[in-house]
Amino acid sequence: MAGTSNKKEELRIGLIGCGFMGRAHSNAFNRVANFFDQPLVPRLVAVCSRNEQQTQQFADTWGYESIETDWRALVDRNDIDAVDICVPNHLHCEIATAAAAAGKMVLCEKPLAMNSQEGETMCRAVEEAGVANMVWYNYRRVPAVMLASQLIQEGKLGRVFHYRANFLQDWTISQDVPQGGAALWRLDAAEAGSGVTGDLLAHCIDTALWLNSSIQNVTAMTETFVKQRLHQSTGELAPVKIDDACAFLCRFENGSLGVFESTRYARGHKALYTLEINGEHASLRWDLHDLHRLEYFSHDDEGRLRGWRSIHVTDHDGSQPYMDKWWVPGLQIGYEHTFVHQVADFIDGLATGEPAAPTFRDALATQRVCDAVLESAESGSWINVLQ
Ligand code: 4PW
Repeated sequence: MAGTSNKKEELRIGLIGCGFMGRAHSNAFNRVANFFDQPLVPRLVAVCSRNEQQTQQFADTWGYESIETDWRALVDRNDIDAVDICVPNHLHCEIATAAAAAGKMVLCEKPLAMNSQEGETMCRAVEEAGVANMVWYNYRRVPAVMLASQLIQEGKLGRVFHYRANFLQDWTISQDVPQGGAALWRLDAAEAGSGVTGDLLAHCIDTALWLNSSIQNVTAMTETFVKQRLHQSTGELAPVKIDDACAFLCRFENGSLGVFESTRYARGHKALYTLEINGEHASLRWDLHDLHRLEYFSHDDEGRLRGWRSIHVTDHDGSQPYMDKWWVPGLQIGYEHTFVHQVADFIDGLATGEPAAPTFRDALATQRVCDAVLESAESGSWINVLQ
């Protein structure tokens, strides 16, 4: 980490992947020092993807100083501190293990890996190398979700009975949507590993493991509604091997029951992530389409005033880790800020020695639930989640 004139040290970033997530992360690296006063400032040293022209264009747009077209060259550079992996899932393991072996910190897009075996390999690699690591489950950093966590920690819900989460989209209903390549690798099992389970439910599972407790066992069903899609690499129709929809039930370690659903076939829903938790004393509800609000019902309220509160999360009492860093109280932030918060927390973790969650090891727990869900859907049985 080389020194800079303003005395702050740099966190020299090498980004791999120039897609949607590459943009979200680059925006976060660029913004964080403007709003969070921290000892380290990200410097965008290099970006890598296979197409030279597109990579250069990306570098110019986001301010990367140089480009690479082979990820191995980026990982081997000695002017980079942290490698950020924003490529399709089938490449996560190979890149992360190489980056860790080269002594780099590793940040990785979700889901951690194609499966738990790969995830375990990745955990071992970063742990043996002793390098900082984190997976981008960004919804933990929505201020309203953070408030939910605080209320749960404070015991406001009491014993938890139910945890419910949905992640609904509608972008793959047409059978004319092809699979493979660019953004559509998410529909190709060879690159994505799974469909909505790894792409969307993984978010719901990560939040649930954090807010509620670990998951003991699951029973699931999946469906692939469109059986064949044009594959962009061959120009031929090819079987679709991902799950288009998945629903599962689970038992949590704390005795509560979970109901989870995700689909890309819910007409009218673009990215509707909702969660609801019902406890003995109170319930909580959150919705990504109205992400700044937390809904809260407390049975402890005076009877005649008892009802759902719609809390517009701000920083009125200094208990919020994020909101006081942005605008004046009452003004909103959004999706992109969750990534800025995640970078800020990662940097804090480097400074304090208390790693920002979810680490690779934390994300492996989510991966294990995803694997159990897919195994259950295949076998039709309840499956215990390996801990
Ligand atoms: O990680 C998820 C993506 O793959 C996101 O949070 C939403 O769904 C937006 O795009 C997809």
